[in-house]
Amino acid sequence: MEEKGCSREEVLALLAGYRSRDVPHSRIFSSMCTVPHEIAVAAHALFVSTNLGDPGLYPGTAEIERRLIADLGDLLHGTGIGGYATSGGTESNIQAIRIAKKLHPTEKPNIVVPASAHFSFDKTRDILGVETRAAPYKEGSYTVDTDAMAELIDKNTVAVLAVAGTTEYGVVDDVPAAAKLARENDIWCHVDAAFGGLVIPFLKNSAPFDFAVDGVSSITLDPHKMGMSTIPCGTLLLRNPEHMKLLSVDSPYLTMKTSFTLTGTRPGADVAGAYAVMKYLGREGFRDIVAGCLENTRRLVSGMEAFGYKTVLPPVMNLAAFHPAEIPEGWKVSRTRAGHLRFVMMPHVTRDVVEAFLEDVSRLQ
Ligand code: 0PR
Repeated sequence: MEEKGCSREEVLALLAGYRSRDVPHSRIFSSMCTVPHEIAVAAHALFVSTNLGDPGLYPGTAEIERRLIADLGDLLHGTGIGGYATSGGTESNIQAIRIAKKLHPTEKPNIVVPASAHFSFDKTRDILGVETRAAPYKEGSYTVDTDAMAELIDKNTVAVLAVAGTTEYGVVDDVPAAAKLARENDIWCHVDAAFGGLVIPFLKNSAPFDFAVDGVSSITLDPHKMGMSTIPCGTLLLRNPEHMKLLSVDSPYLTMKTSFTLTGTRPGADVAGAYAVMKYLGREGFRDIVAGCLENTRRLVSGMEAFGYKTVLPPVMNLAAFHPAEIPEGWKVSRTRAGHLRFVMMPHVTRDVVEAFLEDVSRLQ
């Protein structure tokens, strides 16, 4: 830090210079985050100085968090759902497994996860000291083989995971089968719907994945992905709100005498942003946005197929994967572990973006 400060204009010009080096969203197919909705940005600004780490000081903001959780719980067919707003899917996944581990004390805990599990479960393994046992995909699909899961479960298994909207292929595991395994073994069933949680409820034909499925204990759902909130905003939703107490530690000098979140100080701004988007759009608005993303996904697929690119599987949601092939310069497309091209068709990937991309692809021909 220099001795003397700069003017406001100088600081902002300096920052703008750095910002201009970032990749514009109109070139990004590789991200599950998007440009936040305008109403989220406005709400974020209003709540920028709030700290949900000390909710007694911000009862209004804390009420928004309760309403956000209640509304998402309701959307996911729950009643009296508990939980809280996290920093994202990683925190939600860690905290869910932390609960599962506490419910089933054992010396060598393990969790059984699909091969598709997000790398946040590697962090979970490290932090919580739980072994992660990955079950393979079902032959010819990118969803988990639940028979293989059953074989991996033993007396030290504290949880099974199903993914609803996998990071790489956007498919939905057989949640009812995973939840059945959890019921039969009296263990936790966590559903990672970080991405799919705000897509699947708005699809015309969707697989069961939420609290309507008997045995689902908790769900990760990230408003900072398809919820178009400001970053960072995740949620952990718990079928039984009482389970949150398993996470609590004493915080005697604060307005709340116990703390159950992973982070201490935590923003209220993104929570207000997420809630604002839900109030503003309603289910109708979300349905329209998801329909638009699906329409653009179909256009991408038909355009790519016309140039000979082949999809790995028909898209289930707004994520398309293609067999390895060349991509024009200047576009951000990620590759899955298997080397497939992965396009996440977020709201910022508009029809114009798709057409501009296809135009560039045509020049490769
Ligand atoms: N669960 C699933 C199914 C996910 O896809 C992700 C993240 C997480 C959990 C973890 O969520 P947080 O990153 O919020 O903790 N999926 C994206 C991915 O790994 C995250 C992302 C988003 C990465 C935007 C890059 C990016 O530009 O692809």
